[in-house]
Amino acid sequence: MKVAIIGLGYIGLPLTFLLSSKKYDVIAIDKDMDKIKKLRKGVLPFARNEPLFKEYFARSLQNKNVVYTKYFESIKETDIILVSVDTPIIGKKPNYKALDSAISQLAVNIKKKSIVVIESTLAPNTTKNFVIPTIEKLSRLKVNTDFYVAVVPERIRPGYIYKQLTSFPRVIGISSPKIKSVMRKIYKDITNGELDFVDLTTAETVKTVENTFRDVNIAFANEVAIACEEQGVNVWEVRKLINKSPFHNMLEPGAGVGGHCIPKDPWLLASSVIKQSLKITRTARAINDSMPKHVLELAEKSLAIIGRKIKNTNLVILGYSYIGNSDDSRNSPTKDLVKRLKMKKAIFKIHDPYVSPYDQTNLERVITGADCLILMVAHDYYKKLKLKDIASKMNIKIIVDGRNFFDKKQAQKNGFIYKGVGNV
Ligand code: SAJ
Repeated sequence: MKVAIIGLGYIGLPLTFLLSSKKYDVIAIDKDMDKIKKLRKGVLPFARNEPLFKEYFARSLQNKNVVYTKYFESIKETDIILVSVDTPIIGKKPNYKALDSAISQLAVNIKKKSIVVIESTLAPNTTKNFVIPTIEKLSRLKVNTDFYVAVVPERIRPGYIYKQLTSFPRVIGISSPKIKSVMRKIYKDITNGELDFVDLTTAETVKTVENTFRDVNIAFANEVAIACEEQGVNVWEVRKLINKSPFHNMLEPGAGVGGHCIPKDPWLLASSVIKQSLKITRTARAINDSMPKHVLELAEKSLAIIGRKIKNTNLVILGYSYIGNSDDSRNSPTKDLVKRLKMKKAIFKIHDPYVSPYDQTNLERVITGADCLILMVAHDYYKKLKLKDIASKMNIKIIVDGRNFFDKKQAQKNGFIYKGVGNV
């Protein structure tokens, strides 16, 4: 079977390599010619430290069954077209520019009886109200007569892409029962996980609610952390004991919520509900977005203990990616912290072992003489930092811990003023 994949990002590219390994002929389409050139030369354009990525890529090159192109014409030869373009939000509203471009170009190239599969995350009812009408208008074809549509939201996380892609259950929204068997076949080739068939809007709703659920639960953990700071208790001890009781799973408070899914999907969900306003969803977003500011306030409170202000203070920030052990800095909380530090005229250096150019920062040199160390991302790389060594190098010994990374008692034993989110 010949498939086309439109959008070679964190979803589309792993899918290209996986389907190639399953002996599908793949037309891999992306608008970024630089990315196409790299892939044709056998160079991975991103996520080079993603487990199994290099191996799957090498195998697909040996299979010689992937054509990389920016042009849509060859879609005419394909039976299934998978769309995995980004669906960002701008000002809390969905931005479907990339989706519109992909759908409009595929519409004028699809052959009869082909299936358009949307893997991108969409606000509920987008496929029904936008994708299908756009294809019908531009192709003059009729859905469920001349072409079919499916919505199969991706469920992968950088750092675990192939493990999750090949094992997670998938929700498959279909425009007609006529495509159930062929959709089952292709997704059985992708994952060993359970396949659940639903309608298009249910599939879109499951995905956006899934991530909103996570965002709300993280926000609750953050709100408890702020309460614990005021109560003078350690949120991490509270959380550990709560989670010992059956059926309780409080998530982790921290320095903020970044990434390509969690900060975005609640707004996609909220945009689809017009008559009501999703109060918990919106409040949770506001709480999580406020955490970098909260970290900055902890730094200011620490400095105030010794009569210092953040202005003209030498800070070192550990971590720029949105999550530990990843080079992905999309919607990273550190970006918001940096913006605030600049407004306060603080002097700061950023280190991150995976994100350029901060991977070039000499960690030992920036710690030397610093007045305050702020940990934003729990990279395993930082486990080699010894509190005793840091203490001997810093000018003023202040640690603000955004991810419960350091041991507070040990830090205090080494002379640090230590303030962690939820543990001050
Ligand atoms: N975070 C917290 N506290 C937590 C968990 C996460 O502050 O308890 C922060 C992280 O530091 C990060 C952000 O939230 O900045 C997102 O972290 P994440 O663990 O949710 O990782 P993501 O963004 O890669 O989420 C993806 C999602 N998967 C898809 O959208 C397909 C999410 O639904 C998954 O639950 C998550 O991966 C996962 O755990 O696999």
